[in-house]
Amino acid sequence: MRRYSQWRRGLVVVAATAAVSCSGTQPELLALADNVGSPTDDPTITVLDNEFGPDELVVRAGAEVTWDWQGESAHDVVGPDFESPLQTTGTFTHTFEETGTYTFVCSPHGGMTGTVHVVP
Ligand SMILES: [Cu+2]
Repeated sequence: MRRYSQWRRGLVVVAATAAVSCSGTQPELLALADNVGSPTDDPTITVLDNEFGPDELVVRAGAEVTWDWQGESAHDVVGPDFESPLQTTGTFTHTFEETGTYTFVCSPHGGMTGTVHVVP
């Protein structure tokens, strides 16, 4: 009985590891990268088919970033601690309070990714 439960526990760990390693690009909060450049005065990212423009942005901590949908297809914006609806028009905003490098993805389009660097 004891041996069986240990085997089961091992199986759960293997399944969880496989789920993480197979899921592709994941939104992440990373330590702030070096030499990211100057923060922008206009933190707006256009959501296009199928890319973000720009796909990299530098803002100061406390800045509100706006994503503006301009493509034809439905897209979303999913970061480590924010998630927009899947939509074809409109905007979504998120305020970045903490410094760091945040990656975000569009969940239907795995190659559609972007990065926000938040500097002090
Ligand atoms: Cu998309």
